[in-house]
Amino acid sequence: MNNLAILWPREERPLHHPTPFGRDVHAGLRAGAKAIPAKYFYDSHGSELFEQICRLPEYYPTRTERKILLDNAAEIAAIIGADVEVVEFGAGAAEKVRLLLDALPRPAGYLPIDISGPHLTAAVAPLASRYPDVTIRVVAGDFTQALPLPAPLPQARCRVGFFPGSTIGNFTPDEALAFLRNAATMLRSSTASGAGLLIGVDLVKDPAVLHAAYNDSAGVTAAFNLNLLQRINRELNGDFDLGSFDHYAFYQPDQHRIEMHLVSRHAQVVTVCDQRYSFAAGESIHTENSYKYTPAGFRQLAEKAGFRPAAMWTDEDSLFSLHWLALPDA
Ligand code: AVJ
Repeated sequence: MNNLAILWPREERPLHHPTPFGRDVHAGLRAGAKAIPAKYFYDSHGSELFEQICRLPEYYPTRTERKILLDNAAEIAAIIGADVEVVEFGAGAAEKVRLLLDALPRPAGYLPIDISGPHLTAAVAPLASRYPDVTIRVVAGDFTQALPLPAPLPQARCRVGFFPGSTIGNFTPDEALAFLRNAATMLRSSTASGAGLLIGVDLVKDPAVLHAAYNDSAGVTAAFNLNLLQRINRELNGDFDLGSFDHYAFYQPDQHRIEMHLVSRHAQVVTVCDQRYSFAAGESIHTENSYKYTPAGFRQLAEKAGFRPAAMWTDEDSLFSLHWLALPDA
């Protein structure tokens, strides 16, 4: 296939330094309130578990967003137009982008970015044969950091960002603002107009519905949460006993967010990379935030980042929203 390129940006990582994962785990377990960034859930087993979550009856976001995309494909395509390069942030299994590429008239390029490089590369290969006229350039990297992107495709009129799934919910409002500003910089080009960001955002709703989505009866979300400890054991030579921690997820109405934690069932000491960390009984590791927005609240955030909220679609139960944020010329 000659329309597919894989780009691995070289990381500045001297050999005697631990990996970013090791550094963040160490800092997170040493802190007074223990916490590990949610982006580390996605090793290959974690990515698989997340795909299982997306198919759970209680987890409404994935299927609701798919339906919103399908039901409004013609209108979305008319707004975005032809000859764009789609830049996807956190492409994962690269499934939803098919709906967009199928809807758009003559898409020129697809540039998925994901922290799980091997997973993404495998996921994208079938796209290269299915969309032979789309130039696909895979970037393995962390889009929450400043990431060098290849120059825009010469045959593309502009870049359009795609950030589905409410991944933005993992960021605090401050981090979300920083992400949006960074995305604006990556998508904007001095010559072309028409750029923008198509972004899926989970909505504030009945806390019981939210609670069920993060406490599924099959226990897949619990396994997804606990897999983080398994990953630490394997990659950082840890000795976490997975049976000594409980999955705990709840909705925090004041902050409009689900919090996920791993709670220590008893007092214990855990060793990771020869460092010892002690846990009191009931002490938790905060592993994820998943923020929910009102439509107006999200539009306000987008405007603050320099976008012009130009359209929004939702489902009939107002569970989930898809926003088109236009990017005014610089
Ligand atoms: C991928 C961040 C959107 O917050 O709903 C699913 C991750 N965590 N179940 C979410 C997740 C637990 C998911 N995001």
